[in-house]
This record gives sequence, C-alpha cells and structure tokens, in this order.
Amino acid sequence: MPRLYHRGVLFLQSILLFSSTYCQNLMANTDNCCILDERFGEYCPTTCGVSDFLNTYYTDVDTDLQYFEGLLNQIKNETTTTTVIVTDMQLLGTKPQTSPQGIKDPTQKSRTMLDEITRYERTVTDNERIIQELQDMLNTNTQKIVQLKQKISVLESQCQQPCKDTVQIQEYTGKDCQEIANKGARTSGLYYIKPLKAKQQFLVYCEIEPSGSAWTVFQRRLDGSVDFNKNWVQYKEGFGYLSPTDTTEFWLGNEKIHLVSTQSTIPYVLRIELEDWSGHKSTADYSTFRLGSEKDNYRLTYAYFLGGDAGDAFDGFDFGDDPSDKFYTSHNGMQFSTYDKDNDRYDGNCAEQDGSGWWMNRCHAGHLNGKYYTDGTYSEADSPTGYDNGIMWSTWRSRWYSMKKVSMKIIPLNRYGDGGQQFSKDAKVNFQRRGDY
Ligand SMILES: [Ca+2]
Repeated sequence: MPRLYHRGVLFLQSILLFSSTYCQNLMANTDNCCILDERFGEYCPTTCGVSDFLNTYYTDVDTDLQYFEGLLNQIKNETTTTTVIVTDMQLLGTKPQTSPQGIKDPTQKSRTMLDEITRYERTVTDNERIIQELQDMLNTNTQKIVQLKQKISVLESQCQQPCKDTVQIQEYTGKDCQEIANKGARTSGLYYIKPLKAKQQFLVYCEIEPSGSAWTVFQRRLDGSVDFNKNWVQYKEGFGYLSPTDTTEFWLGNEKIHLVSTQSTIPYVLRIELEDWSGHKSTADYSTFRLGSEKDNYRLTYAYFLGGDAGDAFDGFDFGDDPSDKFYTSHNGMQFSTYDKDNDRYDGNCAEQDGSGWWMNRCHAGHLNGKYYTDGTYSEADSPTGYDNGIMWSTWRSRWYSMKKVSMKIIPLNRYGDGGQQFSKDAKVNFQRRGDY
C-alpha cells in the first residue's frame, strides 16, 4: 500500500527532525532527560547521538566483552578443576579411614596369627617327638613281651616236670665243710655243720672239690635277686636263700661266720671269687681270715694277702682323690657296719650311704655286698647318694663297675692249694714258719 508508506515515512521523518531540533536545543538535566552521562555531552542525546555514542564506544565494549568472556572461560576452567578436586576430596572422604589405629589392628592380628602358627608348629613337633617316644616304648614293650612269653614257655615246660617240695640235705655233718669232706663227702650241696662253740647246727653250702678240699661258702651274688641292704640283725642271722645247686643269693650270717672262722687253731683262708659281665674271672685269697664276735662288731682280720688276679683291694686303693685314699679304704681290722649300726671311720654312715652291710672304713676299696648293677658299668647318677655303691673290687675293675658274680668262702689252711689252687709253695712255707699249722 504505497499511500500508507509514503504518509508513514513522512511522519517518521517529521518526528526525527522535530526531535533532533528539539533535543539539540534542550539542556539535559535530571528532570527532562532519562540518560545522564557526560560522554553524551551536555545535551540530551538524540537518536543519532545515541547511535554515535554507541558507534564511539562499541569497540571498547566489544573489547571489554571479549575480556570478560575470557575471564568467564578462565573462571569456568578453574571451576571445573575445583569441581574435580572437590569430587576427589569427597571420594577420599568416603574411603575407609587409614588412621594409625587402623593400621595397628591388622598388624597386631597378623602378629597374633603368626604367634599362633608358631605355637601350633611347636605343638606339632612336640607331639611328633612324643609319638616317636611312645613308638619306641611300644617297640621295647613288644620285645619284652616276646621275651616274657619265651620265659613263660620255659617255666611252663619246667612246671610240667614233677615238683620237688623238699630240699636234699646231705647226711654228713661236721664242724665245717672240710670236716664233712674229710668224712668222705664228695658232693657239693647243703650240709648241716656245727662249729665247736655253736649252740646248734645250721645249714651251709659246701663246695667240695674232687680232691676232697671243701669250702664253706658264706656269701653268694649272681643275679641281684636278693636285696643286700639289710640291718644289723639280718646280717647277724643271715638272709637270702641256700640251694643245693648253689644258684641262689645269700649271706650266711655274721654270727655263723664268726663261729666257723674262730673255732680252731688252724687258720682259715678266705677266697673271694669275682666274675665280670664279659665272663672274666679272678680271685683274691687272704690268709688267717677271722671274724670277731658281736661284742667286737664282727671285726674283720686277716694275716696277709696270699695272691690272686683280682688284687688286694682289702688293703685299700689309691683312687687319686686324696693321699689318704688307700689308708681310709683298707678293710683289715674294720668292724662291721650296717645302716642301723655305724662302726666306720667316717663322719657319716658308709653303710647307709652305700646301701649294704660291710667292714666299712671311710668307706671302701672292695665292697661285695653292694648294689647289684646289671651290665656292670654304672655312674654317680645311678647311685642314690652319688657314691660308688656297686659290687666293686677296685684293684681289678673300676669303682664304677659292679660285678656279675661274687662269692666268699673259707677253707682251713691245711687244705688250701690241694685242689690245684693258686696257693704257692712259698706261701705254704711262710705259714709253716709262722707256726700256723
Ligand atoms: Ca660313721
């Protein structure tokens, strides 16, 4: 519609012209102008003025806007970085605490577990050792059971034989075994003898040699079956068992030994027989053996050592402990002692310490009533008091060696050596010179 365009253009031009004319002449103040900025000048800006103003400052504003845009981008980047940091911190904040206490507990638990494991390992080792010991014990017991079964079978076979309920005692009698042999007895075994001063006869084992020489045996050790730790009365009366085959252990009794050994002017020879655990044998013979009366506490005396491979332990022995060893371990002239009757030369009680009755000095070099130690060798640890308490004869074997078999027996001097014994002609001559016959 052309008319309208034309009329409108004219109208707009009129307004702009009017306004321009009007504003150019109107001083700007707070009452008549809405924009007060000195950069518009001192007059109210016209449309063109605004346009000019905008054109004038547009470049600066654009620069400022770009600057602000740059700052915004920088802030945005830093914000993003900060957000990431904050997120990380939040994540860290939600993780489990790793405080020292938090570390300590697992460490402690770990140590405890290690301790437990170590303890279990020790327990396992200990148990294995115990099992091994029990296994060894089981093996030993099994062997013992086998041995016992063998012994039982042997005993059963013996039991099938008719039992002998009586002991065969030979009919000959005399004042000692030699007199019995002099009457014709030639069988070793049990006989009744009655020494001159004895009030009644008593049983002894007589060892009679084919030559007719006869020993009266008063002590026998052979298997440890009899305890020789006895009191005074028991040693006086005798203990153990006499057997016709001489296969039992016994002590005849001090009173009986006294009665036999002192009954005649003919002296007796004492023979000590030893056997070690290897089967080696030896003897020690003493002339003019006598046992005193009970009043003299059955004192041991002899004239001298006749000889024998076992050596003269009754004369004492130098053990190397002290220069006085030999003097204080000799036996000739010593009284008999038991744990309940101390007649020794020691401040203490030798018989009590060594568990025997013997002619104790301080204390001994020969000790044939000592404790029976199987296999011979023993030690301080085996002895209840730590002293050498075995069946010892120190001139033949160490004091820490205990004999397997021992016997003590006497024979009148005039029959000594007749059976091919270790009696030398010189010794016999000596006796004759001393008037012992
Ligand atoms: Ca004493």
